[in-house]
Amino acid sequence: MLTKRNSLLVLLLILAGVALAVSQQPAAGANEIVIQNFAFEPATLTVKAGTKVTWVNRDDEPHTATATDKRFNSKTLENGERFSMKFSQPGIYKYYCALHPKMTGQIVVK
Ligand SMILES: [Cu+2]
Repeated sequence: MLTKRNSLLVLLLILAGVALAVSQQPAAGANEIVIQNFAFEPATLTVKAGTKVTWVNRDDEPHTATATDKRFNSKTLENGERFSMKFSQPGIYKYYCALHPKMTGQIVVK
């Protein structure tokens, strides 16, 4: 039989478990750009030359990662789909979503 005090303890343990589960939600990984709520996050990602960058679409809407100068272009990414690109040369790579051109971002390669 659970005493009142023990049930409170059980409740606290459950809440702690929930809090832990929430805090362990996958954050954007290193060198990963999450597309969410019609935005690239982070909008500016700085990496070293030779780094592979991955975009992942977390929106229900499809999006693309399309270089302004066309140096790269993902296909249309549906929810959960990924696109990766290795940046070998230093520079600033601006890109946008071809389906929603107001969505912009940039990769700064050092
Ligand atoms: Cu889009």
